Amino acid sequence: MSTYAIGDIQGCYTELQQLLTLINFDVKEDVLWCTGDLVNRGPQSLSVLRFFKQLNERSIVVLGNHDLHLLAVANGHDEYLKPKDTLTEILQAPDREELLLWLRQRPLLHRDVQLGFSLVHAGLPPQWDITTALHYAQELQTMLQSDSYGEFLHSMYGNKPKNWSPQLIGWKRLRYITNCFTRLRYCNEYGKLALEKKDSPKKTTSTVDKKKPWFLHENRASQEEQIIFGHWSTLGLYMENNVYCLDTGCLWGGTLTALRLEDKQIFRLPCKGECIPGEVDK
Ligand SMILES: [Mn+2]
Repeated sequence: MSTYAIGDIQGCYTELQQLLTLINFDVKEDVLWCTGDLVNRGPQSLSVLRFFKQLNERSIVVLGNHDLHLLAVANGHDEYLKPKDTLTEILQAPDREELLLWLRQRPLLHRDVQLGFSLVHAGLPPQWDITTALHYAQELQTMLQSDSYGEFLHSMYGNKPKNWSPQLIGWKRLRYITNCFTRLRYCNEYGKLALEKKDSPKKTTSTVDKKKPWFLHENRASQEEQIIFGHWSTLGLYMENNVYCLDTGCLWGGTLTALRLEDKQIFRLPCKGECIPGEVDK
């Protein structure tokens, strides 16, 4: 039995199946983790959703920003639909309610103590250790599974508050938590978010304003934990500082990447691409 973690798929079902063939994935024995963003922008989001749902306990999926966006749009918030979204097929599917319910029940952060890995879509701000982060992820998951989840989905959009305080309450509190787990790339050492900044760390020159990739802060409280994440295709495959970025831009013709957790072997499938680079998160 092996456990594979795979990066952002965003509806690239053909490439997903090709990668599973490449790693000889055994649906009866192996377990498949995914960094989230199963859907949107790619051509076959419905098939990707159905595939992960039917894996049952053999799949571990954390929610990404595109997954939450799907839930919001499906909940009637059409005003958030963007021209490049490819969610119609799911919204019109006969099994949409069971798929959306399954998606809504996914965690924001998953930790496997035995394997020694945690899984999140975007990141953790430097001031949260893994135990604290799990606590906040649970808060959000509880909201998503409550009767108020529609209200939450309507209130989650936006970049503020930028700063965290444990005393934050209401939608502001949940919005900061959501933005960390599903959208974080850059922040300062105190967890002040810079969500407007999306470029590759290789291109950035702004160490002057103290904004760094979340995983590079020296005081980061989660640095003892091995953390797998995605959401950052311009960062690409990255395996330093005890973090593993697996978003390698399948959607725009990069690769789809799997990491076998037991021996940290990497498998990469070249992808034909559906978008041009840089268009993914607009
Ligand atoms: Mn994302």
